[in-house]
Amino acid sequence: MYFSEAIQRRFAGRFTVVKAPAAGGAPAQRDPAVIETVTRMLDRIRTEGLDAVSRYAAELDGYDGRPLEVSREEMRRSGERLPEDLRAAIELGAARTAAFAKASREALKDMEVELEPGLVAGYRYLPVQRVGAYLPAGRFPLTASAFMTVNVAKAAGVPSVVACTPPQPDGGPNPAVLYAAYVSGADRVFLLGGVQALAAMAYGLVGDTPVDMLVGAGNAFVAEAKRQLFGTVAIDLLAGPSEVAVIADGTADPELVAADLLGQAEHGPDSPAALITTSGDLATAVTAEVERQLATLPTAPIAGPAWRDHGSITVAADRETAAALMDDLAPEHLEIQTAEDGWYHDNLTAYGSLFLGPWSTVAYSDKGMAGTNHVLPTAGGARHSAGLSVSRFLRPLTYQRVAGEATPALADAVDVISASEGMAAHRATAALRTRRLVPQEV
Ligand code: HSO
Ligand code: ZN
Repeated sequence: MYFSEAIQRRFAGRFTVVKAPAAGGAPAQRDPAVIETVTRMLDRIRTEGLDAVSRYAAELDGYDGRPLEVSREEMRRSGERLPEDLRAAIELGAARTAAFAKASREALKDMEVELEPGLVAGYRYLPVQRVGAYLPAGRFPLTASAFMTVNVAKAAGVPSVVACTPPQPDGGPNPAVLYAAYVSGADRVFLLGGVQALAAMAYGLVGDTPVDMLVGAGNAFVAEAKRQLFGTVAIDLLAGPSEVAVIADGTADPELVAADLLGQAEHGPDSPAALITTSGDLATAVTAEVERQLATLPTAPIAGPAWRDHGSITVAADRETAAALMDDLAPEHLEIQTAEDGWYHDNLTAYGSLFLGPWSTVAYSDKGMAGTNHVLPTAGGARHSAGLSVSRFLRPLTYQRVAGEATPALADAVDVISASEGMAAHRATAALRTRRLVPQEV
């Protein structure tokens, strides 16, 4: 996450970078070895089917040959194996995410309009029919993933949602992830991870029928598999390393700002974190706070290098400069901790999700407690895309109904355009209808 040449030129003299990302802020490049491995795996799985899936699962995830499908009973029981407070928190996250998703669904209304007398056009929101969700359980299991994918798809009305999650060292699924999938309403869950999981769902090797859409984040192999399967299926988005950015002024609390920057930096050593502030004093205070907090943070071996290589602090001359610079970064998560949060809310145009005020923090959304989705565009994708939501699972399918009275105006214009293009058969479909309007002589 670093500024484009264009914005640096436009705002030259109006900002100072006090800490630049050591890595230059360039997003990680796609690794050719990953691309090649994924291509080979998808080929094998397409031609050899479940045999290849099981082989890869054994080789890469230590899959022990038990049934791939996790039974309903096992899903239900996974909750009993959890500490009571964790089980309750998972149930709360699922309910909160569902409440936001259901309200979002209700806000999306079918539409119909009469454009001319006798010409009616409209659309109906219809859900994608089959969704496959990937629920990662690697270094961090990301329990809330199921809320963001399975739960939201279900709230959108998707009839069939299957999920895959990788086996853990004990051979079984991660119980918290499994329980989150269960309370989110997953129809079927399979014990598969990585490329083989996505391929199995896309090619219909698990869950009987190929899915229409794959959703959910994962490592670089998972992202590459989704990229290569796109076209065969729809995908939500291609997520890169998780990012956080903060706009803060002199009223912000440096301890909170530093904590929130490190809050996402622990995702991985390539996770960017950016502060843009209108206060030089705050910049100094946050610089010191980050180091102080890193000294005792258990995940400092990850968050420390992330901050060193991908962290940045910029002092902007005024709020207009701060907002323009931040729009240029288009971060995945953006926190606003200023005396003018409303102004920023009105003026910013590019972010995955916005966190307004010092009491809002990214982790609330990450863990499903804010209701909003945590599957969000990274690496500047917020300039052109939004994160996952019920609307991603719904297709506004259009229709039109034309009565005889609207025919002359429609058919004549279509006749003229088709004739000019030399498209005789198109012309005939319109001309035929015009003739039908003329009363038949007896
Ligand atoms: N920040 C991640 C989601 C997450 N983090 C879940 C922790 N748990 C992508 O938005
Ligand atoms: Zn996170």
